[in-house]
Amino acid sequence: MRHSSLLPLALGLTISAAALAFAQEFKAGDILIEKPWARATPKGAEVGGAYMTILNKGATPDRLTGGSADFATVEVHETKSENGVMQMREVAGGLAIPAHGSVGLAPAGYHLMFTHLAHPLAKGETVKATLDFEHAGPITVEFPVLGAGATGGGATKAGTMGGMKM
Ligand SMILES: [Cu+2]
Repeated sequence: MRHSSLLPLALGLTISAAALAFAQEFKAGDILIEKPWARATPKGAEVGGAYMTILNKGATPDRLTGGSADFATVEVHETKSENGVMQMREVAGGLAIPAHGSVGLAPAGYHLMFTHLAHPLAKGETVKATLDFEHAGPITVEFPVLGAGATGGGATKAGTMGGMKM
């Protein structure tokens, strides 16, 4: 019991460090992108995942329809468990962002997929991609590349997904 007061302090420090790493925000119209990050890829990998929280501050639903980048093809994917097998596929028709709502892209769920990578994503670098929204238009987002084992600060289900890499 004597040490119980240390826990909130430790949590506070963790959150501050995460907030610092994700200090940048990107926005257009009513759409705000928070905490973007991409995961480092092994040498020779052709695909990599990127994650973020998308907030819609407006009264109109919006839709993430796709994106572009100079180092890869950009797709919007969803990871799903089907018959006990984790599979991912492109989100048909784009990812709906509800009015006054938010959608989290995180490992083992919705994610941005960089395919046909021109080079591996190296930890410590920052990659830039433009996301296309039906109403808000294009938003250019900078994704810091975190280590291959990163989960984006703990707000994900990655820990329960065993060896899932996306
Ligand atoms: Cu994917």
